[in-house]
Amino acid sequence: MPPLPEPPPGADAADGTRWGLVIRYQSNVYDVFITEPPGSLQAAGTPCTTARQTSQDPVQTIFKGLNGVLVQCSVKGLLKKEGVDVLVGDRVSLDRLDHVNRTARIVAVDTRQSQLSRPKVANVKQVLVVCATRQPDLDPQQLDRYLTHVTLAGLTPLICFNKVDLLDPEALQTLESIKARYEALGIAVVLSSIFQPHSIATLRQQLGDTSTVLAGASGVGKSSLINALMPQAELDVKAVSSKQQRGRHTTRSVTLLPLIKQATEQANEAEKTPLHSTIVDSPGFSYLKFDQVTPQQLEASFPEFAAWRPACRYNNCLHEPHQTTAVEDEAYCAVLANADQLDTARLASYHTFLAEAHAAQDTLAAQGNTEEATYKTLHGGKGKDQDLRILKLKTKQRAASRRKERQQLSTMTLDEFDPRMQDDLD
Ligand SMILES: Nc1nc2c(ncn2[C@@H]2O[C@H](COP(=O)(O)OP(=O)(O)O)[C@@H](O)[C@H]2O)c(=O)[nH]1
Ligand SMILES: [Mg+2]
Ligand SMILES: [Zn+2]
Repeated sequence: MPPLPEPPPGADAADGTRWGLVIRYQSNVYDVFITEPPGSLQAAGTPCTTARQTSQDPVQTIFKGLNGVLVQCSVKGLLKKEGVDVLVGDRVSLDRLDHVNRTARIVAVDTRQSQLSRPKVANVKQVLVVCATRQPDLDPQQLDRYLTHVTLAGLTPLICFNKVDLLDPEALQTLESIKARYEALGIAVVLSSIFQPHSIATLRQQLGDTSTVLAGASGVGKSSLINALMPQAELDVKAVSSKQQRGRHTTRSVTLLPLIKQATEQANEAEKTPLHSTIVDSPGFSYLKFDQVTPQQLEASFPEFAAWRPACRYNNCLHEPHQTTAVEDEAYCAVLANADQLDTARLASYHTFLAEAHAAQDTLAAQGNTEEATYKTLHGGKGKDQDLRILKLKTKQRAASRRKERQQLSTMTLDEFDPRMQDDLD
């Protein structure tokens, strides 16, 4: 992430707006970081009175160390009307800055360098896909889902297999071979445990000095890993429920933190531009389906096909078994013909995702046909009253459902954004 534009010293910009970085989103409130000349906000006098800001908030303390403050922001109505979704990681323009209560209003969002939909975050370069190896057990297809999702968003995926302290030597060996398979695809892999400091140091090194978001199901240890990387973060963590072996939604916000290095490196760190290296924590989510991508996009997001693709008979080959026998399939598809050289589990994941993408396309096509049929009836000239009645009903239903959608959106917090995520809640 490029450095945050410095505000003019001691004064607002000519147009009355200020630049800031959205660092947290929780319960419809955005916390925005603005840099300030030392003492200027504090000098505004009256201590801050809002509940969150008077309570002990480690995130506020961290940002205070970067010569700035967090202001709580709403979003200008016009932006919402235009459908602009403000995300953590966004650089935004603020007006109505209230120095006493530390509030402001977001009036514009800077062009994004990247955007991820799950978790919702802007301007990160890489995604650390965190999986637990136990509690909950490793789910290779879920891992492939996240990886493909990240690749489709144009971001760099990294893998972290966490909780390796819970593995016996045999399971650890199996994990090493899984690690090698993903490394062969060009993806960096770290084995970690919050109880093994050397693994945390390796993870820190792997993250480099850039912007990373942690993604993965609840309970895999995302918040714990950030706490291990920088204890001052003090993020909430909660034990995995013993009955279901699944995580609970302990993290309810998306939070961006500067990835401050350990004590010995801190002196140098302070000299660098603030926020050149950041890490984002997010709530877990379990539901991720490939219903927004075309089969072709999906095919292109599997790096292992690249070597074989040119040898397939058809340019747009999706490497799916079509014919009655494998021999016939292999005659036209180089991927299927060389399946023994590929990772069987990955190929199975691909075929599962492909089926989802096909199903979504079929649904879309069917919806298109229904609309067409409605209009055909309208212009068909048979039973005018009846045709009119059908149209009115449909319009009314559509309006009602849109209204409901709007109401839901306005009252939803980020965790609840997708009702399908409810299955992860306690
Ligand atoms: N044994 C073990 N437990 C861990 C490790 N990392 C996290 N945990 C535990 O896993 C549970 C869920 O962690 P949390 O950080 O809340 O997961 P998140 O939902 O992904 O943020 C907590 O009880 C943590 O103490 C690890 O490396 N080893
Ligand atoms: Mg968490
Ligand atoms: Zn093929």
